[in-house]
Amino acid sequence: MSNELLEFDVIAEALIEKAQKDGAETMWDRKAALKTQCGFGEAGICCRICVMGPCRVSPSPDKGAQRGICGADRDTIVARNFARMCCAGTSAHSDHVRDIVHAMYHSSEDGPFKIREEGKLRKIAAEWGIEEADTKETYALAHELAEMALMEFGKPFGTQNFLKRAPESRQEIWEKENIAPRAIDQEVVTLMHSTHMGCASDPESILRRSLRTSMSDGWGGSMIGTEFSDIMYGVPKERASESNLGVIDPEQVNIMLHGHDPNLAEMIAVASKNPELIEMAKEQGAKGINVVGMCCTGNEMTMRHGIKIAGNFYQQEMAIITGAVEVAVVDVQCIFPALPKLAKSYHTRFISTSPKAKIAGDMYIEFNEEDPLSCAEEVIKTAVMNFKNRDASKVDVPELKAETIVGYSVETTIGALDRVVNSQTDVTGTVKPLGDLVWAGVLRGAAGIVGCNNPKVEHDYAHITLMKELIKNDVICVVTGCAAQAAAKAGLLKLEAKELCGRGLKEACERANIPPVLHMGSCVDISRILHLVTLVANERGVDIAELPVVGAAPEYMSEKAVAIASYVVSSGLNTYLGVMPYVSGSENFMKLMTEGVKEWTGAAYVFESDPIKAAELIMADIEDKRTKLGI
Ligand code: SF4
Ligand code: MSK
Repeated sequence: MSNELLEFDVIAEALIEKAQKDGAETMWDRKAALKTQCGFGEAGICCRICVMGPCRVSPSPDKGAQRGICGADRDTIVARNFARMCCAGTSAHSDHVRDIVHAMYHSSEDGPFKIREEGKLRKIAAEWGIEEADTKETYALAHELAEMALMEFGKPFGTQNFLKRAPESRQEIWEKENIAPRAIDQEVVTLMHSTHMGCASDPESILRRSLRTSMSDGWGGSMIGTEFSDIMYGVPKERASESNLGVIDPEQVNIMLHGHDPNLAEMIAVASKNPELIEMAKEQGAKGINVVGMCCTGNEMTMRHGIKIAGNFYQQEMAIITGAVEVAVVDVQCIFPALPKLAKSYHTRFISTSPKAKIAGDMYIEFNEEDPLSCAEEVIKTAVMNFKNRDASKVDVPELKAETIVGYSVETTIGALDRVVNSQTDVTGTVKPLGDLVWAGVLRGAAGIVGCNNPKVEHDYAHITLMKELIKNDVICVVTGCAAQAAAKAGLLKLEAKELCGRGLKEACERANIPPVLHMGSCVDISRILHLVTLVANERGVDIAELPVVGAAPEYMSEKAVAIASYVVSSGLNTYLGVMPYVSGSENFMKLMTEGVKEWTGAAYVFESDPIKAAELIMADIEDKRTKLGI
């Protein structure tokens, strides 16, 4: 069944049945056990910020409790809950990025962390104003840049360095509206303070501060994460890969890498090629060692090494249920605490590695940036020695997998655009061809589609439906995170997917030899999308908000996605959310999100759960932008 354009993921049903037969619990069992989820929580009107609470206020202004014990009303309670989601999301992205910066600080010629993209190191160092960036010794420069990046988390004065990439008009908006982010840690701490009991109660002020904090993620932590990972591990290039549970190979030792931080994953990729460990695997009766990725670690590894993707967020349990995974090794974020228990229904060993995400229930092997390979080797040895413990009667790997093309970093995308122009007569190495295609109407616009899976939405359905509707209407899609993996599984990251496009996009795909949906990486790599959009805006001399471009997160679930939506809106792009955040309990706050914020940033949050309707709204939005631009 490989290589077909699938409607959406069809594996779930069979594996859920298998789990039941094996006596294993899944997210679906737990969701059923919860019965109806709490309506107050869902509306965002339950406050437990202080210990006089919890206070649940009424969603209706006409009946029931209107205020918590301290007097906070539904607008304040909803706003504070929303703000704290932005804080947590910003913290998660940025704190994992801090580890990447630390790794660069420890990089050396002979150590495990090296500088692979010297050109990019020098370019970013010059962009940040380091003197003699083009002549300094490589590692001295890397350490200086790393120290400077660490200051982005805690510098006492000034705003994020990468803001200067944005068009001047956007920078002026951020200054005027007071949403230009200062140090990342400061923004998070300040907003936690503002939302402490007895501090801010004005919903508008809380929303503005939420935007500013989220901006320190998008234009701070995430952008640093992307650029610094590229410097150390390589700028992603177009490459072939495969995606879906069928990449688990029953004849090999399978190691599932799950989480977000490329530091651990890169070391496991290196260690898995160690001939001694491969030989050890063969002695145990396996044909070799097969490392597969899950969630954003999967994206990082497939973009840089072509390591195959086993699946996206909701498939983390299913991978273990195949009965053929020797080790599930994780670092941070999006990891079900249920995995160690599930692993015990099979022979799988579950290994957590980060002190920030120590997960109880099985093994813990700490990843240490000063000796990273020893953790990676121990993980692999554990997997190899576990191969013999497999229960053959429980092994059932679905044959389903799809070919995909991945690796569209900004640099690689510009390289692909060069194929559209005449290299003898035209300028190459810029985003101009992309602007030309949009201005000429060959492409109507672009959509960044990102985010998770959520059991409130049929798996991958909203991702795939939205992408298909948009490419049919000549809107090119750039995707990251679990949305990218949904696209990969559905065959949308293949050249053949051009057949699903309108005439203009199909022609553009043929000329540039690209799929109509471009895999740009992991969740932190949404900063690549921001960067690309910024380059187009700068090249055209317009503001980001004027471009026929939108953001969308059709199936998101995480706090990180709430922060992402907030920095995308702050960047000037309308952002379409397929799942309602916990804000419906305050009409006033909803109004601020859907209308008020437009007056500050030129963009707003749009809530639409039906992907077909969302596509219609996006097309109207894009056409409206085109009309205003006169194109
Ligand atoms: Fe209740 Fe106010 Fe305390 Fe929230 S901060 S729990 S509304 S008393
Ligand atoms: S992994 S944040 S489930 S996209 Fe980045 Fe996927 Fe969402 Fe995690």
